[in-house]
Amino acid sequence: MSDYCQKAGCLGNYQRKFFGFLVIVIFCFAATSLFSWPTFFEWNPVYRGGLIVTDPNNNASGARNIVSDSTHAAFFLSNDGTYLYFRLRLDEDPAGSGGQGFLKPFGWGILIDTNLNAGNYEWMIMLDGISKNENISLRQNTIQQNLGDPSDVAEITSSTIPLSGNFQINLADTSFNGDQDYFLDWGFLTVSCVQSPV
Ligand SMILES: [Ca+2]
Ligand SMILES: [Ca+2]
Ligand SMILES: [Ca+2]
Ligand SMILES: [Ca+2]
Repeated sequence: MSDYCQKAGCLGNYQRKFFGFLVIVIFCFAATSLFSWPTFFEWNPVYRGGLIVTDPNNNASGARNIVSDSTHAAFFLSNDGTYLYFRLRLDEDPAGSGGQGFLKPFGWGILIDTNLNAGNYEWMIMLDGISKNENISLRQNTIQQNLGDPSDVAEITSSTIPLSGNFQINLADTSFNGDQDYFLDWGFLTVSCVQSPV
């Protein structure tokens, strides 16, 4: 697959993205919103196959649309030593009138491959602007279909935190499709190492 970023709509309104990296961290969820958000230069573009991860600029409309080009990544990560932060580049402002009015009534997220089979996904991190209580969740896909199958929802919600206090929106440094782009950021996880006790 030359472009890992998948067309929106695979899960209804959910914009999906898929990145093939093996998750080797321990997931411990942030209990507070005391984030120290990364500065612009502390965001690290995510690479795959030596190229920054991109997403087509015309496969969705408005704030659902993740945008990028060969020098402006679609997806970034940052780690301040306490939390892991995520950033998506969106075509328009995602702020809006979703469940609590924080985000527009869409979903954005990333798909995670943990079994070295890029044809399906095992985990999803999702920002949910649709639900009454907007939230960020880690979900497990236990009944797998081919990647991109609209029926392949993630069956199990492993953990959820409120969206409120755990996200931010900033102007991006690009203007794809003729108007200002936006960064949608969220902090979700802490990262630890673990070793066998014996
Ligand atoms: Ca897109
Ligand atoms: Ca734009
Ligand atoms: Ca997989
Ligand atoms: Ca499924």
